[in-house]
Amino acid sequence: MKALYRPTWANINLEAIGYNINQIRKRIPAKTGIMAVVKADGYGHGAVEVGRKALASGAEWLAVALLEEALSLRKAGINAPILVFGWVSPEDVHIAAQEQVTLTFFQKEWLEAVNKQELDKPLQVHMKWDTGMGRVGIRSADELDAIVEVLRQSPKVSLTGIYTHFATADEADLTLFNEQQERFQTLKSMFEFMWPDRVNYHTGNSAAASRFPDHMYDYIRFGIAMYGLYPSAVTKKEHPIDLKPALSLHSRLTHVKEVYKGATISYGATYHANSTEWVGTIPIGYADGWIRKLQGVEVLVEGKRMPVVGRICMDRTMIKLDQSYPIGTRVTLIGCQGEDEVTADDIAEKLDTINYEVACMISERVPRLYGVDF
Ligand code: PMH
Repeated sequence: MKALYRPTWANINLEAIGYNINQIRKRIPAKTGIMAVVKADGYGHGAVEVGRKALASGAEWLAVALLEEALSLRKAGINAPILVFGWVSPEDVHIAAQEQVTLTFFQKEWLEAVNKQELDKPLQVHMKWDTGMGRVGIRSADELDAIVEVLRQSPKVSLTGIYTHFATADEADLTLFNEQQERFQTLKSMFEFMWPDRVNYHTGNSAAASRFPDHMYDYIRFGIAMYGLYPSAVTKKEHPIDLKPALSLHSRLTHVKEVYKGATISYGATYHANSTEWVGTIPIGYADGWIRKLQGVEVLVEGKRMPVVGRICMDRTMIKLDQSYPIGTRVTLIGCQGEDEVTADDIAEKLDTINYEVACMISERVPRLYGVDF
């Protein structure tokens, strides 16, 4: 059986993942380790493949959002330490303990509930501090006091790390970023007074790690930049490290026709040919995450830009061609062709969103190919 029958696929260049990790490795202090963030199936790149490559390239930890994601990494045979960012029900923590998956906690009540569970092995946890992101985490000295009190009476729980997350590390205005760093430092000093054992601290995402490498602690949590995308326009302009995008998205022409003035294309007949023109059809649509808002965006055919015309359908997209091309001609929707490139940032701009969302929105129906082409 062929791996795929439909010529639509994403190429994942694992060498680019290795390159991007090397770039950040050179920038951060030697004492700072790398936690590769592979949640959401490695930002749509494939968590197992990216995770393995990241570990082979010097990352020491993997991080995911869900326990499910951690378990699928374990199932694939990955034995490296894994941190889950999200909340896991106390009823389920025995699975994390069994699989040696580190969980995040930020509630005293959660710890109390965990203490009532039967655990064969100790549960490793990292404590989350909310220094300004406003998502999850403890925020005050009083909360810290109370949680440490319960932690002292939690024999099955082993605290190995503490972290926070920045809300604006990728922006030009660093007011909140600096405030968050100060709050973290204040809580850290208090905590060290209360807790005798050494724990690991980590704060920095891609933006913070690449822009302010000397402010990192024991680990960085390296996400978007590992995939070769800059966290924001500000960081792209500053270019603190060089990055290579790992993902490209391709399809092939499955139909080519000449249409005459007045011909209409696709649902709603929103596109009318102005004259005789060539139109190609590619087998990708909104069910692949190639959403209807992308009508009008340009794709590459033989290194030239061609616009998407008419509405994008569930499984098909039409493009206006400058001439006839053979069936099977490659169409690049994200990535390089010839001298030109359509970037995830171009797509994000068209959709009024961020490149993170573009990477994540390419649906599971699109096969990810590693080191092979189609
Ligand atoms: N650490 C935490 C806790 C995160 O939630 C994320 C990304 C990262 C690190 C990595 O950030 P980076 O990709 O900018 O390097 N989390 C998300 C999010 O929840 N929405 O967008 C990115």
